[in-house]
Amino acid sequence: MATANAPSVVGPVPFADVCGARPDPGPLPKEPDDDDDASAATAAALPGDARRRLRWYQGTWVARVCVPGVVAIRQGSFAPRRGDVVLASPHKCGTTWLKALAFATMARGAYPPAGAGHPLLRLNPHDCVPFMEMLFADGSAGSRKMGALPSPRLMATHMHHAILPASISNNPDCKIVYICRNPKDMLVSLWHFTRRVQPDLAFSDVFEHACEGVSFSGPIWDHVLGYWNASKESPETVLFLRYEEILLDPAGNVRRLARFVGQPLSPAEEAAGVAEDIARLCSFEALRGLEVNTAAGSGSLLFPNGAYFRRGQAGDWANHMTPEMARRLDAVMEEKLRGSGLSFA
Ligand code: PAP
Repeated sequence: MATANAPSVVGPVPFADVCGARPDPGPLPKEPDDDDDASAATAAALPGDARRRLRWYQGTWVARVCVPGVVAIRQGSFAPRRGDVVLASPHKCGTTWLKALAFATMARGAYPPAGAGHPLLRLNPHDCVPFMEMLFADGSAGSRKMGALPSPRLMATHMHHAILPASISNNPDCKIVYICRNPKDMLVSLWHFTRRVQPDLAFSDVFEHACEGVSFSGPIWDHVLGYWNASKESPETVLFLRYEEILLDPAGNVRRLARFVGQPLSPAEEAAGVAEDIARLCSFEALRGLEVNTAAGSGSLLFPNGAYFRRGQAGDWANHMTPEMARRLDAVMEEKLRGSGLSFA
């Protein structure tokens, strides 16, 4: 695997400071253009709204706006570099939080987490860490922007492990940090988020499709299993995190993250409470309260920064699902994950 060396400036630095605003997918297309996609038949069989938003690509459901980026990444647009860290996740499982935590942890030398000038106080986490699919959808501009970032670089993806290019999934110089979440809470979060652009969307529709495997990042069981198995096979390059575990012990997970990326906290940092400072800086309450992350905070055309901070807790599913729905999804997950050692019960 050809992996380049790092330039002299030390990363990660906020993506927006180097490359400007994050790529914006623009408005949703009115109708799908099925001609451009070998999976057209599958996509065409979807109900109208899901059809407009999703594509079946290499055995995975991909947000339609991300397909060009995924294809470009798989075709080699992404040039790996020693020290790259990829944050991977299904949709609505804590990516925004993980971006903040990983950025604050890895950049703590340049930006002390308790400092008044920390980038996360003026930038949304998505402006600090780019989504690869969005970036590489932008043709050669994406490669140029990624190349302009100093190492170690931080980037994120919603791609399934199975469709990652070997430059990421089979590269000892590249680490992957994965975050997942109880699928019931993921679906509730996804429903609330999607309703911003589709106000008449019924939760029951999101739920039914997800039980059939059709959702952003779906089938959800394949998404988690891919990274779970990779973390078991290669724990030094894939770290498997769970949203609920970070909620219980944010500072402990900062330490885990720091060790995993090869930057363990020093005794002096421990004594100074650096892990706790990072956890506090990245907490839901702290980030949501910032001007940049309010409803008015700029973000993409469709989703202002405030859209990424809703409730920030575990267990909201109980307010949206009947006990029968919960049992059904639990049973689907249990069946799909059987024998893996992974469970969401
Ligand atoms: P994405 O897939 O669009 O990137 P993502 O950040 O993964 O979204 O998920 C958003 C969820 O994380 C929201 O959950 P909720 O709808 O159940 O509330 C959001 O509130 C939550 N979230 C965002 N930031 C934090 C944080 N700092 N701490 C805890 N939860 C957070």
